[in-house]
Amino acid sequence: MFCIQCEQTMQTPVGNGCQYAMGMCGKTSEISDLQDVLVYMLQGVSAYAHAGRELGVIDAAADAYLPQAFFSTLTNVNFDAERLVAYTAEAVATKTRLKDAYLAACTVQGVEPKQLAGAAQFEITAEKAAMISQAPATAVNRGLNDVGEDIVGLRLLVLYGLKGVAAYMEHARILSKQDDEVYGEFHRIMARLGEDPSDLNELLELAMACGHLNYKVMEMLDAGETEAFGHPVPTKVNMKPVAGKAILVSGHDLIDLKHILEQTKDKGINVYTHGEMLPAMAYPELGGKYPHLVGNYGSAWQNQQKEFANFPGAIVMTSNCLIDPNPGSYADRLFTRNIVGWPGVVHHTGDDYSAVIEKALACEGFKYDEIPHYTMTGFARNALMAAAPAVIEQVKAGNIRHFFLVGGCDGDKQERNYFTEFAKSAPDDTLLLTLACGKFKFNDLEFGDINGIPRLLDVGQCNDAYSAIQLALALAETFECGVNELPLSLILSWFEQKAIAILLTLLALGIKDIRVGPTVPAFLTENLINHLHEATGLRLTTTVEQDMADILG
Ligand code: FSO
Ligand code: SF4
Repeated sequence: MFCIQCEQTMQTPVGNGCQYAMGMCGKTSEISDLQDVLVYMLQGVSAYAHAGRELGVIDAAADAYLPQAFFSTLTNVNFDAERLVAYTAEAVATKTRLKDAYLAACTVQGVEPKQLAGAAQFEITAEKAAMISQAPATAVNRGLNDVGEDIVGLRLLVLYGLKGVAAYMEHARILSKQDDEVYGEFHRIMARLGEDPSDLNELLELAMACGHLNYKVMEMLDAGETEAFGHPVPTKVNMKPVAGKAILVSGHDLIDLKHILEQTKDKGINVYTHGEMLPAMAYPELGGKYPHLVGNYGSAWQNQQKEFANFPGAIVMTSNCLIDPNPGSYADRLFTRNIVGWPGVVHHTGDDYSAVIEKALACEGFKYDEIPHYTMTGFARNALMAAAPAVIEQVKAGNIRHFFLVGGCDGDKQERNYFTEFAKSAPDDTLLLTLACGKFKFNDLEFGDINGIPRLLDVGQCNDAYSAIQLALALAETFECGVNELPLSLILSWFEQKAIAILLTLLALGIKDIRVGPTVPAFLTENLINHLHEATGLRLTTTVEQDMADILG
């Protein structure tokens, strides 16, 4: 195995990357190899989807399937070999169908078929043993000796960014948001990656194309969520349990929570959000409608083994981030959903949650109410826009000096205390915007307000970066300046590939001087970091004192 896609990748004596029997995330070498083969197959499928599109051949089933299967290879999503083999079998069948359709269109239109190279030529039997034996040829660092680590690193920047985009495409598709142009661009980038491009400038362009694509996808997802569940409104959320039977819903897919709420409303079961599901409390059609969505339990994904073990009810994992449930002995009351998988854990399909409800009723539930402790969420696009005039007034009056966006993924490393300390040391005349699971580093703290405007504004999930971008654009318009001239600094924590997609979006939009931590992605070489720093001002976080002084000084 060789995997280097997330922030907790191993540092080994022979270079960075998880490369022995098991990655830091619990991904075995078998799963890693199956994922490499699946990804390469998908690049070949996209090659035919892209070629076919140029002749007007569109296969809606292939469009829907590809990002979904790609999503299964993100960090902490799917650890189930059987499902990965099944996705590959579907990839094989889809490629045959697309290739036949492409060749037929060439014949009808009198066009000479293209000689597609690289992944398009890759053939495989979708059986576990055959896939594992062919995995070395599909390894993500293939060609390293020929093209060097800068080119491989850039290819991985695009590949991992595109994985993040695929995840958001799938979150949007579940809400019936699909777009033909988005699919076309997705296949174009995916197909080109399958040809192992080795020109630095082309790869940088692909990275920016990926960022622009992600911006569109986040816009689609924003529309899907707000059309289905209304616009979030600032909401106070209890972070402590109350007595009664319980279901915990984690991950990003709000629609799953909606089904669970609807089906539990007369069952005497309390429902809780976990991790990235917390912002659901602020949607009128979720937290605003169902009083038995009583609050949030627990914190960010990396604490789930302890938190899930202590949760006396059923647990539904709708998307990333999943970690091994076995040490905590809660695998028998955990249900995976959508693209998530762990061998031996019940994978829940369909919209009937009776099995989850039965499990919750069979569990003990919470015995007593704990003393409530609150946080606020719901400062998404509309709420931010509604607050913008008051915010602008306070800026003009000199009461708000600076805005910080401190958010992104959370994770295990001790160095991530940087984000807690950074938020705590932000001066009283500054506003803190946050989003994604990184918010749990400080969202239980009290930050006060500036003349009625809360100093900590939780924008929502990671994809709600779209809302934060809209606020920045609105402020720039009001102050008649560019976004980079605003008194706004972005301090992002990264862990997995959705964060890479968002980072590429921000860079593609021309946002400069972003700070990223706690470490630089290991697939980016020193040369690449220097290049990105010179072009965009992107830099690594240093110490809180130093960064705060540099920003405010
Ligand atoms: Fe966190 Fe995991 Fe939302 Fe990520 S739960 S780390 S960036 O999947 O997607 O923020
Ligand atoms: Fe290692 Fe991250 Fe890959 Fe898991 S996803 S194998 S921790 S680099």
